[in-house]
Amino acid sequence: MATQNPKKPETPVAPPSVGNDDSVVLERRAQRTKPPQMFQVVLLNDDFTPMEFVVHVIQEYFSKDRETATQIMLKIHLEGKGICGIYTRDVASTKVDQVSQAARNAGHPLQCLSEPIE
Ligand code: TYC
Repeated sequence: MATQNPKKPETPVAPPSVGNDDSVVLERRAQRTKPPQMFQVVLLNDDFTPMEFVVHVIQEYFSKDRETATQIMLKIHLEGKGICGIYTRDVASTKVDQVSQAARNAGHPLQCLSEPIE
């Protein structure tokens, strides 16, 4: 059986009300659901984690190509912290756990955290 494309929800409509002249009035309402809170996952600089390891982590866990990963790593090295990606709460939390575990396993003090944005 062919899969059906999920339909985009239509703009909600208020219950029909009857005008003075018996006409039916349909009122549009603003979208009720708000977009989810987003979180930026950041890496902090330290004096010990090798640059190459940080580049590898950014490529591996944040799906960046080598050049972008290197730019992000250098920004962190020079400015103290840098954003590696923006995600919903659970995805951001998983990234933090994965990166922290990988750093610990490799014996590096690299710190990764997530912060709500906006
Ligand atoms: N400052 C580290 C060094 O000179 C490199 C580094 C970059 C460490 C980014 C952590 O998040 C980091 N080896």
